[in-house]
Amino acid sequence: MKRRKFLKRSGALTTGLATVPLAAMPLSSQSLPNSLPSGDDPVRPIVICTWDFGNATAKAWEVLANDGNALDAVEQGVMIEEADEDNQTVGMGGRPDRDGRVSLDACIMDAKGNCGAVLAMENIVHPISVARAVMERTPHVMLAGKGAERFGYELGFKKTDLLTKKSKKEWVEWQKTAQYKPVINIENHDTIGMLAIDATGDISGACTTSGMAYKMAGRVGDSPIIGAGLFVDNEVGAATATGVGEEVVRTVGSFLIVELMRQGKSPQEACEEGVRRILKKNDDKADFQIGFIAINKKGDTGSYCIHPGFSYRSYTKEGHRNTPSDSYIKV
Ligand code: SD4
Repeated sequence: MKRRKFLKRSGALTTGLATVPLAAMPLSSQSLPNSLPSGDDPVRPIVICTWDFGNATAKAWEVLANDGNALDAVEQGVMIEEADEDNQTVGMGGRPDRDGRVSLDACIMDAKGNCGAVLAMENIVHPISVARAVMERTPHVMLAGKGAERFGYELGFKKTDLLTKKSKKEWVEWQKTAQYKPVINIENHDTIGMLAIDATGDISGACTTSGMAYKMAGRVGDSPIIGAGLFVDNEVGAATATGVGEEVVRTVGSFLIVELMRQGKSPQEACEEGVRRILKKNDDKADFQIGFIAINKKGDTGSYCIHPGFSYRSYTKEGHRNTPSDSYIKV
């Protein structure tokens, strides 16, 4: 997109992020070290997501490249994984709780700070769309369990058995020992958190998961909790998480990372500090996996995890790539 058209679209000519000298900016913008220096072209549109979800980022990119907005991009992007029954940690085909029920968590957040979430919802393939409807059509932010499910049916979603043969077979096998010991990068990987900046510079994010395999019935992780599994601040950037949700909730991980970026850290530095805070609360005992990804307003990205094996996928007009994440524990 031509720079002038982009500036006009983003409102930058009037609000000034990219063009007005710092001294002329309103106070709230001045206090942002990540404000775009004039003449420094931001990377946009851009989409990134946890893990190597090429199809999901390609879908989000399709939306962004056709002048779609970031909110539609992240919703439609993560829906690819929700519908993919081979992905056993999101949506259809997700691994069940220890009672054999697939219960889904999801949240979404837009550039205005609006957000919606569904918690421990069953029988609906696209929790992200129900979460978006919670945000857009109700006075609430979160709906849980049966209430969320009922709302989904009111929206027109069909009741669907989400437990596939493969996930059921594994669950039956698991019951022989019934040991709850999540295997790093194996049993719990693949939650999708997606962050996008559209051509106008607006940021949105989405996060969706079936949660930890064989969790207690009713257990909710970080993924649908705004601030923990996902946070977006349109002035600063966004972050999202994957891994053992309890640990992310304890540090309000994604909010922390966005606030660290507000204070001047790069997305990479902020993700590293996010992981460090979690490790500190665990006396540096790193026997679980956490992965964070983050993006700032400029389109700089970063990621960090505890154990090697995590990566994130990005898509810009330069193309798409899977970037292995640096980790606290080295190979
Ligand atoms: C949870 N954070 O429910 C999710 C699980 C996850 O990749 O991210 N897996 O705790």
